[in-house]
Amino acid sequence: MEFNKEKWKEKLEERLLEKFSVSLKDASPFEVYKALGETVMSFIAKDWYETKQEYSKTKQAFYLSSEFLMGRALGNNLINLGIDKEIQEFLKELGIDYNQIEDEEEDAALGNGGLGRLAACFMDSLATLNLPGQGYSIRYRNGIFNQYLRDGYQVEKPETWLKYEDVWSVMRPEDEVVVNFGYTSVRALPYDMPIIGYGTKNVNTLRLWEAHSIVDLDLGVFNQQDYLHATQDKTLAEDISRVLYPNDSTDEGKKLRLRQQYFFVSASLQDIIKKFKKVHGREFSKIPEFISIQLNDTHPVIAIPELMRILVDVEGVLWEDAWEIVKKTFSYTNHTILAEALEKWWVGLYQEVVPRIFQITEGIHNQFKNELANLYPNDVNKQNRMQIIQGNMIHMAWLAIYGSHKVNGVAELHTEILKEHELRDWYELYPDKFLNKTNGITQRRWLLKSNPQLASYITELIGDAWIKDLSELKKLEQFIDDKKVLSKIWDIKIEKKKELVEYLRETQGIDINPNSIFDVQVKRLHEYKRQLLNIFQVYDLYQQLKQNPNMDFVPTTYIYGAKAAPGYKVAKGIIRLINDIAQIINGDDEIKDRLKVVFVENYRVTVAEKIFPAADISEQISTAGKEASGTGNMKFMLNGAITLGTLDGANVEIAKEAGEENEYIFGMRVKDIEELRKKGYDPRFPYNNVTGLKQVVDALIDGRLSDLGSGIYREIHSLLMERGDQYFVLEDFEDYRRKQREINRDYKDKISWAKKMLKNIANAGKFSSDRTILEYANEIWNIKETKIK
Ligand code: GLS
Repeated sequence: MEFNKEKWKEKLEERLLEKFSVSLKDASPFEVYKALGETVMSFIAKDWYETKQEYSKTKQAFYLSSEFLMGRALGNNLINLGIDKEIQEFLKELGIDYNQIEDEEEDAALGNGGLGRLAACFMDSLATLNLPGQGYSIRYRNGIFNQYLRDGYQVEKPETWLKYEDVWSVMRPEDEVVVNFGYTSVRALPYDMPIIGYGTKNVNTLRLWEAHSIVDLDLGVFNQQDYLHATQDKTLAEDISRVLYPNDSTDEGKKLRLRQQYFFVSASLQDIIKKFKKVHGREFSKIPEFISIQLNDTHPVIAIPELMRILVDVEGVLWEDAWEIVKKTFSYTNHTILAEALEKWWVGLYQEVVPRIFQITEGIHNQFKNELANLYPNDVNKQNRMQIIQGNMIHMAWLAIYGSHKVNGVAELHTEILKEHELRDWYELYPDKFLNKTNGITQRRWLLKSNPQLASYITELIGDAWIKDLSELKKLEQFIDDKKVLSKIWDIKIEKKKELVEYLRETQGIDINPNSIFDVQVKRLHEYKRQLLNIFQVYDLYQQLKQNPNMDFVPTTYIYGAKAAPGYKVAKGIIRLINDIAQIINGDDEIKDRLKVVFVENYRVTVAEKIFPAADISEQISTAGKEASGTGNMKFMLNGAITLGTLDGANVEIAKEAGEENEYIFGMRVKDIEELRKKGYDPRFPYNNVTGLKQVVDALIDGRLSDLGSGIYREIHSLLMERGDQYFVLEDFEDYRRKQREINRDYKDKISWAKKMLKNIANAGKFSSDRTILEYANEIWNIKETKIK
């Protein structure tokens, strides 16, 4: 976008006056933020409208996801419009600090972790690539909770991003629809957010539905002065879009969750079909030619029977014809093999919430049951295993695979595991449905925005084509022996570390040595991600430094950031444990400045933007086979952090791209774990034989550490020692510690370390979500570039 300073100034002043009756020089940062946001919205309005017009004529992909972890929009939008530096400069001239303005924006935190952030990165890539793709989800009033620490324990407080409204949303009452549940109906009111592509006029849309009651107020009851009951319907309806389930990869099994899913899925499908009919009339057989719908995990899978309902019940299409349409329209992504994430609904509950949808689901089930009987007449077990309704449970993943034309995993290893194990029966039946789509991240947010120093330097070296084609980074390899380049990369890292140090000093009052190694693990707290393994190593290291004060050791800062699902006690215990150990180590004067442990409170997208650029080590230490992909690993890599990881998820591909010698790979492989499981794993073996390990594990229960009486440390101890250490923490400890020492030695050789950094950056090209999205577009959705002039 062309930047015209006078025009912006005029618009901004006009907005401030109209909206707040204030002049530019007297406006508060909040007022400036709002006015600036609205000015951006007014400048993109025309392009947004034209994008919609163009897309309506062509095939579109719709991404149905219960989560979109967008973070802040202002900075990203300005960057994608190509006017970020100009705006910063312009505000500076007016005596306004841009950073202060940016900080007025709350994160749109409508997601838990990787799954939701992936959806957000996909939106950015779709728009940037001029691809007709739209997101659909729920406009949760409260996103993922805000995390506070009290005595080292996590405390949750509601997140309230809509408290002062949101400048980036436009309400569209003309597109309101009604969603019918068995017992009641609610209004679904859409709000659209523009998704501004980088360096293009295309502006895509993320449509979020808000739930409202049909009747606002029962006047009769109100007049009897029973105020609470008078608004009961309203409250019940609004509950649907009240809060995002703060749970990653587990199925809450709550009625409200099913209502949420059906609510946004039904509203979205009604919307899609309404728009289709406007252009194509009743030629429903053309739906797969113009519409592709991606089911992001099992959460929106109820879309399959819902589209059947719309076609059969509402539009009068024959069941058989409708089913053909459905199968060609949907595709499904699996994001985890954790069994608890493959949603299953109890028949009774499903039937109560969505009775008609239950009948249709049953119809689909019966149809498939017959197919199975014909396919495997001699294998009743297999027939039973694959049925959609088993006993009194409905298997949403099975429904998804049966009703889709494509099924994908999110990294090569993950897809292989799906094909060979979790979904083996299905892969045998439908080999052509399965394919891999390794995840990616958008370089616009995760390098250009979050690390402008490195971004400019890269552009200085190889030009700026990488912003739209990340494989360009490969050209950096020519500088692998260039001392000047290597030392500059190192210096930028130090600069980013200093910025993080400053942030942590301001927000958490902690002092960190910017010349120490920043070893970082940021992600949701889960046993399989093994934050426990990490903190055990730190505690062991602490003992060693105490015993051997002259040990040759580069000072290291261990940084953690993680939210735990509120009901996940063990995860919360691990947060306490990290903070407990942090307090001991940070408070020990003998250790001062050599070892530090920091738990970053309320880890979220905006904080992630400060952390990834500052990391030296990227901790990706999940039990092999458990992390479907990971995407934080890619953000670290792109910013020159070295992976310390297991061969799990996308780590495998990261090591392949950058060369295993440029990462620190340790621990059991998937097949080692299978073998050890078969043989019988006894955690007492490492416990008794690995030096120092017993000391660490016992600290949980011998009084050296304290859970303040909650009993959770004993529980963790028992999970490891008596209940089989499911995640092989003790088994992998020794190898992990060995790698940690190796890192500490290697870091001293600045040049060879910087070479590793450069190798990682140069080979991060594959991990752009642009690459991922192009694969989806070409191999699953069959959508084409549609550029706005
Ligand atoms: C997840 C996986 O756990 C991650 O490994 C993956 O990167 C992400 C996106 O595909 O999806 N699945 C899930 O339920 N939450 C995730 O973050």
